[in-house]
Order: sequence, then C-alpha cells, then structure tokens
Amino acid sequence: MIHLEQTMRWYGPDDPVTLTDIAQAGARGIVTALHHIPNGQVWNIQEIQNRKRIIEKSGLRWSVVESVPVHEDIKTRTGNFEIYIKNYKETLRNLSTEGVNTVCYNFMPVLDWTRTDLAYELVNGSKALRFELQALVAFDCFILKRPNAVSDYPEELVKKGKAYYKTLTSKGIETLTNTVIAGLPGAEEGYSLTQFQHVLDEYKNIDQDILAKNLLLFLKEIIPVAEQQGIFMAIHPDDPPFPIFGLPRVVGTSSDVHRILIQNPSPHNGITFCTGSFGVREDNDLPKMIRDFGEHIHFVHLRSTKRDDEGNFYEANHLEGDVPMYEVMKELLFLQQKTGKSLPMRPDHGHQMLDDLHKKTNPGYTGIGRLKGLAELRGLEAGIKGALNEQQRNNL
Ligand code: DNO
Repeated sequence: MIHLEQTMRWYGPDDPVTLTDIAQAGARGIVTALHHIPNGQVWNIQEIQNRKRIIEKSGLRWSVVESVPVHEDIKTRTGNFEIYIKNYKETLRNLSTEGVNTVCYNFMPVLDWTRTDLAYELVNGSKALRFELQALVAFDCFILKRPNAVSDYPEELVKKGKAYYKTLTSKGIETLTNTVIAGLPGAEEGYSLTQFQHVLDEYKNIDQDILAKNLLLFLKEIIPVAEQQGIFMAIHPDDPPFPIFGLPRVVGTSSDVHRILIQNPSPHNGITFCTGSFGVREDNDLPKMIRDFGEHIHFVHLRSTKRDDEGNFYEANHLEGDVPMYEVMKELLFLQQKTGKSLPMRPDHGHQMLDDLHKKTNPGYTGIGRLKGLAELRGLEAGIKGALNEQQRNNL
C-alpha cells in the first residue's frame, strides 16, 4: 500500500524550527514558499534553485509550494491583474523547470487565515489557536468600526461583541487587532487599521458571484500552463470557511469545490484537502469529499478543529475534535490505492507545548506540537494499513 508523503511546512531560513528539526520529526518532504518575494512578482529560477539547494542539503525534498500567493488585483480583476497573471504563469514555469510541481494557493479576499486568539490555553497548559465570533465582532464593530458592520450580525451577537470589547484593556485591543489583521504566518500581507478598511473598500462591488467568476477566469489562464508544465494546482479552502468582514468567500463548502472542478475539470485543477478548514462546517462531509474529489486532491493538511454551536472553534489534538480522522485517513489510503499516487500530507498546525512554550515560533507552527501531530497521524496510517493488509490476507 502506498504511503502518504510526510511533509512539514518550513518558513525558510528564518524559521526557528529548522530543517534538521523537521528531519528529526520524521518528515521527508518540505512545504515552503519564497516569502521574501513580494506578492505578484516572478520567482526567478535562481531564487528557486537556492531554496531547493538548502532543502536538499538536509536530505529533504521540496515537495510542495505553499503558497504562490495570488495578488489582490487578480481577485478583484482590477489594476495590474494582467501583469500579475503573466507573472504567475512565469513562476509556474520556473518551478516546473526545477521539478517542484505541486502548488498550493488560496483565493481568500484580503486576509489569508484568520484567528482571534493565538494562545488559547487548554486544560493541560498547552496553547492552541482559536476563532471566537464575539471577538471578531468586537474587532469589526467597535475597533475597526467598519461602516454598517453591525447590520451583518444578529443583534444578540453584536451585544456579545460589545460586552467582549468592554472587557478589553488597551493592550488587549492591540493584541486582538494584531492577531486579526497584522498577518498570520504565510499570509504575506499585514495591515494597519486604516489600510485594512481601505482594502475592504476595494471589495465594495464584489459579491460571491463576481469573486467566483474572477477565480474561474484566473484558472482559465493558469490551468493550461499547469498542464503544459506538469504542475498540480491545489486551491486551499477559506479559513474560516464562511464570510467575514462582509467579504465574499467562494471556497468553503463541498459545493464550492464541485463548482470549481466542474468549471475546469482538468486533473491539474485541484485542491488542498485541509480537514481543519473544511471541518469547521458541519455540512462538509469530509470522507465523502475525499471520495467525490478523488484525483483532484493534490495535497493534504491534516488537523482537527472543535466547534461549538456559536460559530467558535479551536484547534484540537490531531486525532480529536470534530474531524473523523480515522475515516479521513482510510479514504485517503483508498484514494492512493486507486490513483497509484502518493499524496503529500502535512500535519497542519500544532499546539504550543513543552519547550515550545518557551520559544517564539510562528503561531501554529511549533516544532514539538507538530511533531506530536505527525507522529499520531503516522501511527494512525500504519495501523489502518496493517489492518487492511490483514483483512486482504484473510480474504484470500
Ligand atoms: C495556515 C495555512 C494557510 C495556507 C494558505 C494557502 O496555516 O493553512 O495560510 O497556507 O491559505 O494559500
């Protein structure tokens, strides 16, 4: 039976978690990006080669790019979007020349992933990332004071947001603001309050349908290049998978993915199957999604979230929370058997625990927390494989 390719994300030479740490955690593949190159610019061959060389010196392989960021102008189809699309194609060609052929990206307007608390303390003293709706409402309505924000939420929630806001000290306001808009790792863009409102305004006339169309038009240009170059494009779902700040969201549900794949059915048009993001929605049936999207899954993020009834969630242990990880793993193994292709998988996020608690690491991207996640997932995979092999033998 084919193994998942175990990978970990590495933020480059400045990442406090080193390539050696990652190798010792047992991963063989690296997921990284050239974060120092501004959004929209071409990644030239030299830069790609340099990064590749560093990775390979540690006995690892550059398995996936996460992400080649999509410039805001492409999402809004304004300004210099044509140039940025041309540059994007050029970057894909250069990556392919260097043999890096799985590319993760997202189409979330303005913000990449969003949380309201980066140090949510669990009972055992480790820390997790959390999204709390009332904190987001507090930020939106009472710190940012986005025009008409209040009308986007039920009255009761606005009341809760206000109460929450009132408990915040000025330091608390600053922390919440930075958590939401200063840019989480990999987000590439960070904003001040004024800049943030300004970029939100750029979406005034862009609704779900327009954003979905802009994604379609982007793919229409990019996928033929990916096909020629042997690149597998893997769109990452919206995180969280529902609209925030009045912005449209088009990659949060199973039907969103269906739409994207039907519009452009090329096998090179695929997804990053992120169980943590999709799993926040109860209506996303994760094992079924793996069966349905099959060969369009090019990259896997395994992580679990625990939601409550009020739209909040935190990141649970990898094998706990709401994600049925056993079923997910089983479907992934079946999928690989069917396609004959090993899928790159990374343990997504990890708790801040043990020595991580005394270190400054990228939120969610601790060394030990992710090592724990990877070890658990690897064990789950081995256990399922063993059981399936035994079943096959018994059936002979
Ligand atoms: C967060 C990540 C995202 C992801 C991008 C993909 O931890 O999953 O930042 O890398 O959305 O483009």
